Amino acid sequence: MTGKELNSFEDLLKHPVVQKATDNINLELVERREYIPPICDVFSHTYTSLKKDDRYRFEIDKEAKNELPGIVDNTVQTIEGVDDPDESFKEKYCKNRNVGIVFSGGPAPGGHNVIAGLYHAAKKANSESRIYGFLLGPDGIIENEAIEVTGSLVDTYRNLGGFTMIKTGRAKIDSRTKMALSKETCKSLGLDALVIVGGDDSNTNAAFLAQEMLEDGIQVIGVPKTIDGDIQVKDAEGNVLCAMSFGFHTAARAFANAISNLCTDSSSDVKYWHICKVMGRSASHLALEVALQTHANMTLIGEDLANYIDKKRIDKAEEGSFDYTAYGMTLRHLSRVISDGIVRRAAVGKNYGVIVIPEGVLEFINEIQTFIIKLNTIIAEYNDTHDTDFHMEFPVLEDKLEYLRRLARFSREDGSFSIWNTRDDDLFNDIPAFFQEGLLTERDSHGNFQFSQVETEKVLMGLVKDYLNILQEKGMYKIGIERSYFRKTLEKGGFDPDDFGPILFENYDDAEFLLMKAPIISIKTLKQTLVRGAVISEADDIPSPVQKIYQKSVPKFKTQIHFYGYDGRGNDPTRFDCNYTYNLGLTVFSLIANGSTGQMAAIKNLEQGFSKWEPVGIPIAPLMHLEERKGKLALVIEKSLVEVNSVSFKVVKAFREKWLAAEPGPDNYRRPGPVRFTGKSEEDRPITLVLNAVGTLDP
Ligand code: FBP
Repeated sequence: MTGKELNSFEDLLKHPVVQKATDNINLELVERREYIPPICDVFSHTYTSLKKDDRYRFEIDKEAKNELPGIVDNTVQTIEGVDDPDESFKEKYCKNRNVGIVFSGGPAPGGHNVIAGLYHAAKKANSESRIYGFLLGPDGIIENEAIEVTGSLVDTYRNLGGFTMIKTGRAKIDSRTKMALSKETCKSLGLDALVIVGGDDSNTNAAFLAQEMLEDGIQVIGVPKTIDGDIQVKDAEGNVLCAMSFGFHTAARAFANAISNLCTDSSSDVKYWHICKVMGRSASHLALEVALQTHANMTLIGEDLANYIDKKRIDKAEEGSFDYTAYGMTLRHLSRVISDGIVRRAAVGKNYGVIVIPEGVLEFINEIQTFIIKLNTIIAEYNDTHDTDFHMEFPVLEDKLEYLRRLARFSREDGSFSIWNTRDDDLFNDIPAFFQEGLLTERDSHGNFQFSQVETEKVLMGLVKDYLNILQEKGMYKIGIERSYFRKTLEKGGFDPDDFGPILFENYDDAEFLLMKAPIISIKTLKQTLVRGAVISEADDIPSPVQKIYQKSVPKFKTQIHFYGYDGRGNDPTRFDCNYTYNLGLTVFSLIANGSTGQMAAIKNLEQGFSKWEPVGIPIAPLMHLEERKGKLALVIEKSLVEVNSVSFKVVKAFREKWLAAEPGPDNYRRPGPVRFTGKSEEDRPITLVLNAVGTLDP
């Protein structure tokens, strides 16, 4: 078609250039779909078998023994290649199977490749085998809503982000009825195995389903997924079995790219502090990785704050009674720490920067944690004893506050112990309404507090702003003026800078950035200082170059607030996550084909190069312990938090001062760039993993 033939708008829309430009399929998509992830050595064999690995030991909770007797004695299994097995092995391995798979919880990049790996391995063993994908998460199992996964579906979604193929949901199979319905579904589809791709709570669910369906011979295998990176498995001796859940690397890289762009923007127009909240419900793993990827000026790590000890208070307490508030950081103290960084940067002319705040930081702040625990219990108790749900009964904030007031009143009147007393109520009424609302927000189906719904950054930055105002009024928050700029400005106006410098600045003798003296906090105080210094008389106006310098020294604290969560969670996976998840899918099949149940598929040595990766099966029941959920003790897999003794955290701590860059000279930002699928410059694994393995690896 040539330009001449474009007689109508319809013709234009049919033009090949327009068609290509508006097609959903672009080169990146083609490349992603074509990419076949490499497979771990062991999967190059025709068959695989499992070997019990007794080197790993776990401290098993008594309750796990009670509730999960059929799977609690499972051990770690390593996978071995087999090329020429006997006929009975082949028969079992290659039998025609039906396998169901479900995504549970938040999306995590790479999920589609778990399905792809499982599909390819199952079809390779027996082309008649079928894979069913349950729709919209565990509800799909309960309600028997599933589709058959086909080769064309796998090809469409391979190496793509999201859980789009079968969607996900947060339902929990946590009642006898739901268990029975789930079992019914598995039986009616003739499933040999069910695969649950999920986080700590979902893998907990997998263990209970494995126990429940043991008698029916339906195997249940878990797969560790969550961008939060908080499923990391070690045995009792600290040997690492699973260094990181899938999806973490991609989300961290996506957040880091966006935040690094803000570092560039912020250090270009030098007028904003960018406040970046990053996902991670409790643990700060994502924030830690973002710090390493970007070298942002300040990164808060929740686990570090919880560890804080106020030495001054401890010393004081030695004379008198024990001071519990000396342990852990308060919100107010944290706002002081942030303000301190802001003030120090301003002093060297940098009234801008980037702060990274983990979504779950409030969980590590004493007073907030107490509120969360108390309110969790109150809501759970209410739901337990009433036919209606707390949030349905009290839909608006005022109703909820009134209910809390009632609890406080009862405790006052009848004098018995109550979880909510007058002091709690008073403290709670002191915090802003939007934050009260956040703390009272609906818990998820697992009873977890939904940090992503709370405007943590707003709470914190509100306190920071208040404190900076106080500091500004005291003359302790000022922008440093570059000496050469000061000299040039005064000389241009016909004044001798050395006449004014010693009068205006507290560090005129030697500093590169000059700080206006503390008492100069207004035009009035500026004039008084100049008159007192005898450089002008009462009748004179302030020389305009001096006024200009003063104006420049007055900080305006302007913030831009960002939330990085759902965007990075939906990013197409990094190569690391593509390869990791495809091999997880292959591992799942190996566990199923060899008769395992109650195991979690994992890859050992992720912190090392791909050639060292070792697929394993990890027993889920031994990882479980009792924790409070919905106001009751329940067996769950423990979340892995950032270890303050880990190499990655220690490195970030050691570089804090450098990355704050509160000194003259450029910032120390790092540019990770976007997640790249092709080319050689994409990193092959998360930086935290690499650092945490230092000392255990060859350089
Ligand atoms: P999972 O643990 O289910 O993978 O989800 C993690 C997460 O992305 C958290 O980082 C975040 O706090 C939460 O999900 C958000 O939940 P929702 O998707 O329900 O808003």
